[in-house]
Amino acid sequence: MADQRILITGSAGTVGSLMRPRLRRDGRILRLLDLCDQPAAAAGEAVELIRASVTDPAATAEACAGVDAVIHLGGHSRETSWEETLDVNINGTRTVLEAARAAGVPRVVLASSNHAVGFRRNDEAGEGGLPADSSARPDTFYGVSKAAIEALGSLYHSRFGMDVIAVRIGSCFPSPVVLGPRGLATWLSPDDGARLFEACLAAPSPGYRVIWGVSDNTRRIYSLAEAQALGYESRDNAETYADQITAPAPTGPAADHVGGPFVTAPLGQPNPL
Ligand code: 15L
Repeated sequence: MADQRILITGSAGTVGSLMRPRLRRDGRILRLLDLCDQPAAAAGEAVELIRASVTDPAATAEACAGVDAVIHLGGHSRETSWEETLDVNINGTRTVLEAARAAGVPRVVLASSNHAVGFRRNDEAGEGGLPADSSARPDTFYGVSKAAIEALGSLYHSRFGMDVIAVRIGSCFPSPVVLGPRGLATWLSPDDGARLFEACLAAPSPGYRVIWGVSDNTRRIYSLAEAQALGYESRDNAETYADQITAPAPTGPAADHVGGPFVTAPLGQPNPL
């Protein structure tokens, strides 16, 4: 049987770098596209490295050739200017979806974010957590771009029958400690992230879905049901790290809303969040 080939865009970013070693499998080639430097292939690692922008139609067309699925992580991962957000996140996602469609790639997994619904209040979460398909309430231009890419994914599914899964990622970092108290609710452990992407790749005919990307944290406010329906099973819980988190709990709007500190961050201005 031919090797499975998965294209990961933004493979040198925070989530991409965490997924690269974890999505390695026998019989699978990872094609890794990023504008930045990427580590060369390790011994025995089946990777193909491409340096390109997700906004480049020719490069993304070439990158999608012969690919079984795309995991699209490329783009700005936080607030920046509207022009940059529009070009890299929104236009870049359309460019990748269009390249995937033209190449006949049947499945695309999109990295959306909690910031697509950042202005939803934490107390909207019912017993099972905030539903994954809660309508958009972005908290930043970045959040608007994530709502827009979900809409693009829906369009490409409806028009062309592609399977598209938009994952509203909480906070995917090696540990929740750097995130402060909010991370105890929003953390997606890297190992759970890989389990989630594997479920997205393997689920039979998912169509168009929006799911949360979060670990089964004790303080979780996002629903896991939609991701579980695709076969995801979380094995991690941020609570394990609670003793190591000493930063004070936020107050004001950041404390009450899904987007945390993003809800008061200046619009269109790069910041360290
Ligand atoms: C995101 O969408 C960002 O990409 C990431 O850097 C974190 O800020 C995360 O959200 C979060 O909300 O913690």
